[in-house]
Amino acid sequence: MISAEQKQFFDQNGYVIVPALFSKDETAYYRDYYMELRNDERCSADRRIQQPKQKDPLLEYPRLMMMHRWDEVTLQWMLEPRLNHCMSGLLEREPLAVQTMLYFKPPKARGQALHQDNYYLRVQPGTCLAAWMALDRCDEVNGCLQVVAGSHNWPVLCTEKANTKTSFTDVTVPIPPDAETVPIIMQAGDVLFFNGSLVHGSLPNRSRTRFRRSLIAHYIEGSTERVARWYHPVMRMDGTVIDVATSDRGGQCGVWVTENGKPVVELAGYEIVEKATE
Ligand SMILES: O=C(O)CCC(=O)C(=O)O
Repeated sequence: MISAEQKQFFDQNGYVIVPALFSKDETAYYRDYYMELRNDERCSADRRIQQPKQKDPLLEYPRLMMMHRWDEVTLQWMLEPRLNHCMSGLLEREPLAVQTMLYFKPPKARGQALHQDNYYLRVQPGTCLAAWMALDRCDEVNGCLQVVAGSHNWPVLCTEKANTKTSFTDVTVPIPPDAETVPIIMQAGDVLFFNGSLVHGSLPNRSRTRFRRSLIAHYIEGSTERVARWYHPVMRMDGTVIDVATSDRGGQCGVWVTENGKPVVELAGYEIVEKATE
């Protein structure tokens, strides 16, 4: 399922899109399913929405988190053999599953500032991996994901305050002036796999009518020893639970310094992740 070219692209850039991994019928099913599931009382409100205004579309459509802990459809999707085959090809071993999320990103909703997932998951050693499935076409108008290619080789960076006019989260990471963000254009059913150290985020949905829904799962490399408390229990891809230790809430982080006229990351900071939830 993963070609040699896809694996090479992933190793070099920290991400790869697998087109049409899920069919149109399947994505239509998931779209309808989660539009209904959001009314379930077990979907608790997303307390991470920073500075919401009265008419913030995210108040009506907050993202869903960790649904696999109580919803069978989400659990089965997180453990899907197609996702497992792709990730096993990319990582050269089976991943362990820890998190699910559904972003509705309705028209006019804010995006999420640039960040690295391993800032939250604190996987040690190694990093995490995301499977990000588009449930709608995603483009620059409805706020597709943006990534900094090659940034998966950076350590976890020290965070800064994000602009909460455009981001519903309030932390971001600085990137050097010459680092470009690449828009990830996807069709419904495409799955983007990306390394947990890759800097990524998204801009607001500027469309008046189109949602940008995505179903997301986070995994960790099978060889890891620790992950932050919020991500327990950790599951093998057959659904059985595996004992993995809990990482500290704090950790070293990198800051940009200039060396011979070029920006380089120096591990000069230490940050406590108070709210270890993405
Ligand atoms: O979908 C987005 O806008 C951000 C998603 C994200 O940061 C993630 O899946 O880790």
